[in-house]
Amino acid sequence: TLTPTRDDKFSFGLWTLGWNAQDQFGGPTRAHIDTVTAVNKLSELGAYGMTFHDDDLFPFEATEAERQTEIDRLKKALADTGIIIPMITTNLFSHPVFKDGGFTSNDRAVRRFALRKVIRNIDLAAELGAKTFVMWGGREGSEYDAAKDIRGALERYREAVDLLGDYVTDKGYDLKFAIEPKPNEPRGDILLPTVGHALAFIATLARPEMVGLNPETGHEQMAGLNYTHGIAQALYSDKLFHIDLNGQRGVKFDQDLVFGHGDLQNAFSLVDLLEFGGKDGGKTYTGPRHFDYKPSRTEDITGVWDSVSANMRMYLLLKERAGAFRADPEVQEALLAAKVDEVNTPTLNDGESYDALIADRSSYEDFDSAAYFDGKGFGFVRLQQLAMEHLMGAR
Ligand code: 3MF
Ligand code: MG
Ligand code: MG
Ligand code: MG
Repeated sequence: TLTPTRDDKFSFGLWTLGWNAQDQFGGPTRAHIDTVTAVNKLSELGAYGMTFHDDDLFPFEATEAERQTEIDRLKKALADTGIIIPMITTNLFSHPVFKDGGFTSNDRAVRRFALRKVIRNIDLAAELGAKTFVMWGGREGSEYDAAKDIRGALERYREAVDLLGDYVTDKGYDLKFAIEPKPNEPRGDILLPTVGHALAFIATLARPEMVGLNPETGHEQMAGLNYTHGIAQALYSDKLFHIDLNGQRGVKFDQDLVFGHGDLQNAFSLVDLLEFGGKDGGKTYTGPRHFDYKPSRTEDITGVWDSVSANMRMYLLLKERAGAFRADPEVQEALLAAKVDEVNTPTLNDGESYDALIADRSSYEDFDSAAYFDGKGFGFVRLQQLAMEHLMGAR
């Protein structure tokens, strides 16, 4: 069915639908949307969760009382609707104090302040039952090579994440971290720019098991990378803790289009992977299907809610199309002909040593590379055409 239900686990950032459409070149085109309205509307449209930065819920300058008022209003809306908060994140990028970063600012006092702001927000995450704490280090980076000691900055990043891991562990919170890579914007170059960089960084941490990834469609594509590949490697590494779905068309600014409104074929392969790429065609990822998009600046409030629905509908349409692709006998035959599953067979026999491989004349001395293929192709284009025909509803 194409009607979203809570079981689909669709969630949205409060900052996404709540964006007032102010950009680098122009002021807001829409009014602020109140948290309670957002929760109610998400519930009505079929989402199950909402996520937020601390500063989405209450202003940076909020007094203790103002902060509490907003938390209480949110809690009431959650209780009224059944919407949950699967993920929380901290804004370490909007306030001018973070202009050179939070965890990795050259200024030590800023780094200490950033840690305190995050610790405070971790307490809120635990209070609201969030299971994932995302870290997008949007200001952790530089414009000028001479201005940032990258090795020192990575060491401070590690120090910060390690400390927060200690804090969560000591408090006994059921919370994991998910690092969100992005190559650039707002900084000229951002640290941990891609899934691969972040995976390498996580391996250096004191508690690597507590830290995974929150890859965003557009962010990988801004680096010219294949998002589905990035997600597959995150899954392979058991690090897909959360996901930011949206649409992007090529290597340019972070477009944050509706999911599927960018590279549609990559969105198709992604949903196919998430929904049917697991063991026996099951799901590979059971967490939230979280949208981090922006209703375009051209849209009014009706356009905002239409775009919220469009994200969920695109996901469900792609899930339907991928399901049809998987069920098609001709596709199954084409997959077999293309040897797609053969890559899962180990290259060596069980227990085979390199000596045994070297002794196997059929693997080399008697392997006639030219005769072996005898002009045969893999048929990948035929397979892709079948995929595209399913995507287009032509089959
Ligand atoms: C920016 C982003 C961020 C992160 C968020 C963490 C403002 O390009 O994608 O959104 O997703 O900070 O959840
Ligand atoms: Mg983004
Ligand atoms: Mg984006
Ligand atoms: Mg994001």
